[in-house]
Amino acid sequence: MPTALAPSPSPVPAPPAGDETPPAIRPEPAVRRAIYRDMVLTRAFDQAATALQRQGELALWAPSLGQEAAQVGSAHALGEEDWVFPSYREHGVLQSRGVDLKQLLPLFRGADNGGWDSEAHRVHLYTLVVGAQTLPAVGYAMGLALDGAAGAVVVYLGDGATSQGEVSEALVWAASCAAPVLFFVQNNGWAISTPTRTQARVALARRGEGFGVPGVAVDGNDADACWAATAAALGRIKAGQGPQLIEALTYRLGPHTTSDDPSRYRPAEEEASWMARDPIPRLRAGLEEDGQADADFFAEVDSAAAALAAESRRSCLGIEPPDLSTCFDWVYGTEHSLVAEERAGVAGR
Ligand SMILES: Cc1ncc(C[n+]2csc(CCOP(=O)(O)OP(=O)(O)O)c2C)c(N)n1
Repeated sequence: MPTALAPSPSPVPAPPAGDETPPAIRPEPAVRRAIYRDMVLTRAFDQAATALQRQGELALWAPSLGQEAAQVGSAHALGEEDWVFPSYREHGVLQSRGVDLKQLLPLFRGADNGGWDSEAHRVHLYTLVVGAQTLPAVGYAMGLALDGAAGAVVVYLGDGATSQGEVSEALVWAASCAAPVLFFVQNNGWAISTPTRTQARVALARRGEGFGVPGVAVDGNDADACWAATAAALGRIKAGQGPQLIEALTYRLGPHTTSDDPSRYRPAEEEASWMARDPIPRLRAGLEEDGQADADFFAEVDSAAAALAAESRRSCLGIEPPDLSTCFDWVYGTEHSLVAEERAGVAGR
């Protein structure tokens, strides 16, 4: 009689254990202020988008609430020459790379398939299929290496995505080919209603080890630490040491998406304990303590955030329904007979 797997040790995701990599280096004050600004803007946009979905203006929204330090802190460590392969919740990464966040709204309204210019910001489009961005990211990194390009690839994925077979394939390829790629895992505690510990019996920071991809854990609610860990990993990658992995221990404070009700599966005390570790006031306190930002700075950031929220709302209400034929426009770089046939079929309806 086969025995069932033992239940997971705890349904509650592990908070940072205290053995995360401490920030050996700190971002410069100007970088730290830019990180804070992008975190606040991302949150304002995210809250506006959540409200728009609740009012029926978006089909769905995946909030980034609580994950701003992991996303923005890491993204600010990238150089212009680096490339990002995101999942679907990396609004803070997009903001940090200069993508206009309002361009996310048609995607989540169902009016386009994600319309920003990937080349302009070196940020590829969102990937809604869990883990599916990792193999293309590794392939892209291999291409960069073959071209002798200076950049590296950072691929963002969640704790749940690490359970996908594709992610294991990506780790094998990355290690075997010494691809210049960083796997940035945001362990936000839950893959919808499945806690991390059900899927990962050892720390995700160690997930790459068996593949030959070294990893570190970092406090994902500490923007300085996320910046430092990413800068260090990219330094090693660009020095030819091959792929690396970072596990950022953070928490998804909101629902998985606006279709989800986390109160059905996670304890309110757990949310409250992470709410108390909100990364935005934490960085603000750091800036104030170190005398790196004054009241004028914080007031300017707050007013820019309010303006972005208002613009986002206006922009969303102005989205026109697309012409159906446009969904065939960007499938292939060149004309493809099957796509042409499907386009003609739609036109004839
Ligand atoms: C291949 C695939 N399987 C299942 C789903 C349904 N699904 C959407 S998000 C999700 C959980 C992903 O969790 P995680 O990777 O931890 O990312 P998070 O949403 O927490 O940021 C699942 C199972 C999907 N989109 N794609």
